[in-house]
Amino acid sequence: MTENKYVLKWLEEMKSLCRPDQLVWIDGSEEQLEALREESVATGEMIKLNQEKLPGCYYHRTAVNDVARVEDRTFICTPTKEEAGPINNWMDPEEMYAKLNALYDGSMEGRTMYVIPYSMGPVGSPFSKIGIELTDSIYVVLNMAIMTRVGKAILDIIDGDDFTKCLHAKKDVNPDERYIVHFPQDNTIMSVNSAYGGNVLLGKKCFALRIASYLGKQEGWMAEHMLILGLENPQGEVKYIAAAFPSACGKTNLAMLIPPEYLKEKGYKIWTVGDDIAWLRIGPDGRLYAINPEAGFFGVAPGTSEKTNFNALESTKKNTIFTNVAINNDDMTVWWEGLDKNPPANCTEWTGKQVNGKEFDGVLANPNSRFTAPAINCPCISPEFENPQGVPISAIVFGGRRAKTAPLVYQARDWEHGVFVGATMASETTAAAAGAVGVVRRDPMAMKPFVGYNMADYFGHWLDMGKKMDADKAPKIFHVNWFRKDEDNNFLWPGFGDNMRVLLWILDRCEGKADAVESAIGLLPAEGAIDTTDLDITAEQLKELLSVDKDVWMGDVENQKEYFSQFGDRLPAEITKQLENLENNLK
Ligand code: GTP
Ligand code: SPV
Ligand code: MN
Repeated sequence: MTENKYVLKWLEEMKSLCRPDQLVWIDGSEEQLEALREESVATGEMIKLNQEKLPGCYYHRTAVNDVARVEDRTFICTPTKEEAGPINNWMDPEEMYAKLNALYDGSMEGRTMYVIPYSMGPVGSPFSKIGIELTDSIYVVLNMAIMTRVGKAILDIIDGDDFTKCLHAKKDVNPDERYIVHFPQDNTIMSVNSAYGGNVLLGKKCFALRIASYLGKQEGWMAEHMLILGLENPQGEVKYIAAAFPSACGKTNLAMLIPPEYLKEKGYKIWTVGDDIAWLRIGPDGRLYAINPEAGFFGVAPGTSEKTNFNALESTKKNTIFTNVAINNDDMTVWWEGLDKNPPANCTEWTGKQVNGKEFDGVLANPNSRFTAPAINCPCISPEFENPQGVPISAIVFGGRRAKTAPLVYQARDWEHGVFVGATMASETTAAAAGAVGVVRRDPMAMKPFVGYNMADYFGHWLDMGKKMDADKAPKIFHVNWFRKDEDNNFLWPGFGDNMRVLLWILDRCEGKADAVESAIGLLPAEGAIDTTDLDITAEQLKELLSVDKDVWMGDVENQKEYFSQFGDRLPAEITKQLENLENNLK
């Protein structure tokens, strides 16, 4: 398939380490993928779903101990611990290689090693990067073929040794010997003993965020946990927004939202460029441009319905892989909590048990069950999706799940303040990562689990990027919170499609059109600035949504101080200055 000596040398080394029975190059052809689907069905790795109702769709169930990213077993192995920083798990690279090599030793005996050449980003785009993943899992191959651009064409454009080396062995999914390891200096990722999503689809979080954030720092660009959307106004003009929310906090939903009826009628529309990851570079005109390096959506299934996210649901109607959802045995279709109010009576729940779904007390689909759907299935996929030059970003939005504290929306005063707003993000944890759910933790720029180097230097890189852009060309920065709750634990804001109302205020602010009022934390919408036409919300509720409780914020400032203190001298002075400023404003 290739004569690239760097590729061949690495492949030989990995082959002699893992000792697979055979080697298969993934050429990207439909024939080969179809043969692999057949094979995976024969071995039970995949289940074929109803091909009339869900053409090209398959099902996969993971081990019950292997249903989410494992942050405590994810490592950044830089030569020194300081380079990885206080947030990442670190081990000396030599020690880690020794440990891993012992685990991979003979791990593919009796198995096949698949070689997947893939591009993150449109093939040949100046933003794009190439990886090669070696894996013993057909599930991984089929997912990578949806999530990335794979095949022979990619091999042909590799320039020397400029590719990310990714090795995955499913082994026996032993959670005690599970490792997801990154060696940024070696452009290498090694994953063992898992077969789930972000642990094994190595183009995604491992490459497109952890390794890419490191490359971005070296090369002067950014890799971020952001959706990208285009908002078209009735005049047909499209403005682009990139938004960073932590895992399972609403990126896919916002990226595909359908505006409320009255705005739809006026001619407003949302176009999806990406739902999880953005790579951003400053363009020749001095503005910030973004591409989505992925080719599919690995989306959270629970909560996805015709009402909440019609476009995501539509995207899953063909050529999609479902992981850990429930199966309706009557017609071999899929079900999850929130799809509708009609769970199947004759049901296989996510762990494989046969149950009556109508009487079952417990969840039928794993809370982190997912669909892997081709982006081209999405009814509102942007015409710019494949644009190799990316789209110009007008606004950057940060957000998290905060029952209290953060208001519905506010604007940062300038780029530096915006970086501080991102750096002080916090959110309640979700099922997307193993561990407790609903605990507030600091998650700067939604990148806590994904920065491939010292987080303090990452803040510095954000500040540097701002310095490279003129203030009038740099995106304006905002913070949103769709998840504010009242005393009775109900969401105060309807969310989903109605988030469009907030996006309109944001874009109007970018054009100097909407009104804002100064507050201790930044610029809040002025009274009446958020359009509530047709919305069942009282003036009282809106006031509460936009309120800033100074005592609660003072408590948060204390927590911020403690958080930042772990970075010591490495923390940029601008962050300390912003923190002092916030504290003074609150006094
Ligand atoms: P990852 O793929 O893990 O990065 O998640 P994501 O950020 O793309 O989150 P996603 O859009 O899949 O949403 C996660 C969960 O939040 C789903 O169960 C949604 O139904 C729910 N959700 C999304 N947007 C809103 C919103 O505006 N309000 C409320 N209340 N829930 C929302
Ligand atoms: C996330 O957890 O942010 C995801 C899913 O998008 S995973 O690919 O598992 O990282
Ligand atoms: Mn994500």
